[in-house]
Amino acid sequence: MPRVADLVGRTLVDGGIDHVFGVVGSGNFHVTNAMVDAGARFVAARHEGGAATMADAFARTSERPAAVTVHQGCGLTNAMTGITEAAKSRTPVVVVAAEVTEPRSNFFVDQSALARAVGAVPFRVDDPATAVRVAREAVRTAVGARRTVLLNLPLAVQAAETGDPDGSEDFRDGSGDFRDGSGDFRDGSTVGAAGVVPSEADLDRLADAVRRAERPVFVAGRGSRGAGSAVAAAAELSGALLAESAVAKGLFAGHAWSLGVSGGFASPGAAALIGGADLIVGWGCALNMWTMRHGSLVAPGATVVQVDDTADALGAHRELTFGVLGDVALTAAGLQRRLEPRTGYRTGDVRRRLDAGITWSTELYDDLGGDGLIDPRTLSRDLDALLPDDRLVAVDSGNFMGYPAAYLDVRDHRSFCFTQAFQSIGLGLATAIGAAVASPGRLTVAALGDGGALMSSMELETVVRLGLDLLVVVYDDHAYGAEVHHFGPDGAALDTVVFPDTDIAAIGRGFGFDAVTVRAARDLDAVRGWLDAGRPRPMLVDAKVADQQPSWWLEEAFRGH
Ligand SMILES: Cc1ncc(C[n+]2csc(CCOP(=O)(O)OP(=O)(O)O)c2C)c(N)n1
Repeated sequence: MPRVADLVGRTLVDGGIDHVFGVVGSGNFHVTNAMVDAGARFVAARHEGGAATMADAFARTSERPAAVTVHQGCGLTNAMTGITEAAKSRTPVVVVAAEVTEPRSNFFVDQSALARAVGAVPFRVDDPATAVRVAREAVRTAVGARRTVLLNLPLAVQAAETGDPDGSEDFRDGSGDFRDGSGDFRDGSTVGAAGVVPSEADLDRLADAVRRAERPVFVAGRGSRGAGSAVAAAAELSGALLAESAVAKGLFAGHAWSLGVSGGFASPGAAALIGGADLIVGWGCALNMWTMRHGSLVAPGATVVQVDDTADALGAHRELTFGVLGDVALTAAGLQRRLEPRTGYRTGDVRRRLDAGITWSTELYDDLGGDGLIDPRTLSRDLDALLPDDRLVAVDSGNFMGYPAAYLDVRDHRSFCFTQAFQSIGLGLATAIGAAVASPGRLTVAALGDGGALMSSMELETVVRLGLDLLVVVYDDHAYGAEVHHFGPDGAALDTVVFPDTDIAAIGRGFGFDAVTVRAARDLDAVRGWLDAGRPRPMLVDAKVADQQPSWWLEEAFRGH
């Protein structure tokens, strides 16, 4: 008879999980092997924090659920930052965790409480007879309700044999009774296959607002991923300009009326046009302080509408004129049915402004490079020109993050992975690994600060071991630059946030990367050579960046603290 661990592993794979990232210990050894036996690919990370973020990024870029597998207790706590990021981003990830239930065990910790504390949904397999059902329900919740779930597997139950390999016996109604704890996750966020249908009254109201508007801008967020063409079609009839939140960067790539990213990373030209809007509609977009620059991109008196399929999300970050509860694609289609074509904001004048160039690459700046340091804008602009267009970009957190986010273009929203819901540094490299695993044959760029790079450097081994097509770019100011620029102007002592210069290129070489130290634009010739040679192995650029001034978006960001 099969063991529970085998059945659970097979059930997860049958449920649609084909990639599992993790660190294997005694408690998750069998369930991980069962997933591999059932056809899933296992990717060993060097730290559980990396594994969780790899799964998160894999799920975001492939638009398929992914799993993480961890040892009981300390394996799970190591993964918690990445799990928190995934949970806040509503990424469909199943964390498969071995569990001890005996409080005197060294490994004991209240794992379900950990999950609840960060917004993940805990499940527990506590009876062999229902193991398959619980595992199915965990995947169903992850995918159907867009939640990060924790599937606890107590060691004793895992080892038990079960007579119900199909999970076919009747078990009440199977509607969530397996969740561990008080059931307080019944938040109404489960979405049916067809999506939440907007009311006719809300659609009429939205159409009226569009008819009254002269300068509408549609800002698409995470909830528009997968519905970009529906939003673009509704914008066309509405005469609306298009913009994306940072997590949806690339959604309207190449669209003639797209402004690119709205918010802190918006180019000055894009920000001016968004700030001139008399109607802003957020489509699956929170219109939060980042996307709206603390409200400064919302003109006084502008009508503000938010479309979201989760009632709690409406108005959570910004005062709305009104909200529309509905699936983004269904709402966009409903709006289209009500409208005659309008010019709106798509005027000749705006056309000329867009044609003249409003992207970052057309912005002029005083180059601050010299004395062995490269201006981070020059580094980013030149890399954008040098690297193949068909790239994926993953960005860590820190002062530097605006440069790659602004300058490195991507062809679609699946090509930009921004794990910033928790604002943690150190997730960027694992993000890039997860995205690269999901996208074989394409170059993935991991843009990191030296702080984030050194916090996650153990995963450089994972990159080399997997033979990933990856370029790591470190914006190296040998400091926690965000803190230096935050506190430096006040004259504060900065010893706690400044470090000796580290030869990160040598670290890369030690792991088996090609590597170069970049101090001026001409040093990027080494990257050109690597590209010309066919990217034979992963490459690391340790760019010693000019650090006289904070990035343009950072002062903006400080206001959110
Ligand atoms: C896990 C975590 N620890 C600390 C912080 C606070 N923090 C925000 S930015 C930053 C500095 C990041 O330094 P680096 O990666 O070198 O990027 P830089 O700011 O220098 O561009 C720190 C420590 C954080 N956001 N996340």
